[in-house]
Amino acid sequence: MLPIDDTPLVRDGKILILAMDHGLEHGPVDFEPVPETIDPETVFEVGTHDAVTAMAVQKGVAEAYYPSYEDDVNLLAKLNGTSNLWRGEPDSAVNCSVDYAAEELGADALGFTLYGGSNNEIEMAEEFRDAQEKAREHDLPMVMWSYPRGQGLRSDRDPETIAYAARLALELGADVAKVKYPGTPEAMEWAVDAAGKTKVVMSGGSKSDDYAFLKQVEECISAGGKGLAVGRNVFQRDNPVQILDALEKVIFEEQSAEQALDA
Ligand code: FBP
Repeated sequence: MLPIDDTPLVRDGKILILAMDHGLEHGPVDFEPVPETIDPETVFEVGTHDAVTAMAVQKGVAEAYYPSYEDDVNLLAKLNGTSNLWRGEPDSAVNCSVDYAAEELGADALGFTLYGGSNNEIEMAEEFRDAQEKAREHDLPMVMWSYPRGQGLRSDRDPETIAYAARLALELGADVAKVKYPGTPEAMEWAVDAAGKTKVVMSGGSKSDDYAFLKQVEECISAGGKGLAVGRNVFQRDNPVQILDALEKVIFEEQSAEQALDA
């Protein structure tokens, strides 16, 4: 098993994933704030920024666009995903196999959503098992989008839920747990502790103002988090390079939000 720090997903122990699977998960409406982002090439161009350690996309986008970017961008192939048109209990269809991601798409890393607490958790965990074991054969790191939701779950981001989400990723063999920010550095620290050797990264969430967003990322890093997986907070900005410059300072140079914005 290749140590995760030796994979292209990680730079100096840190991770910045630029996610662009929103066309599937939320629909084209997420590209409306900056209309040119509906063209995946626009976002791939953003993904060539030095700070980005991998771009997370679904199979179809990877097949059609990644060949032009494989020299400049590391590919994280998202293996499952569901549209926002689905109205059932949270679930995620497996859209791409590990072999296909490794051999045909040229993936450097893999991503898999697990909705802990959903009626479909058992089936999703079993699908994750198959993918995780296959990923090991290809020496590909596995990132779990660990998102408790469904049934009677009262809050998908209270500290206990997020610590549990991070721990689920460790227990099931993910190399990285992508979790929602639980609101405070202390709660993030609990999640990091619960995840043990599994690295924890926070999810970007809906677009917020520069300072508020960078402050959360700063708190995540100071709590022991290893970075960020972000979509809208980058590609919905008119100047995505500027926010990536600032994120590079906060994540890789461990500067404060204030310092990063001061430049
Ligand atoms: P954002 O930073 O835009 O939240 O993107 C991260 C991500 O996990 C995407 O990979 C995914 O499309 C989206 O969030 C899912 O968001 P949710 O299911 O919470 O609405």
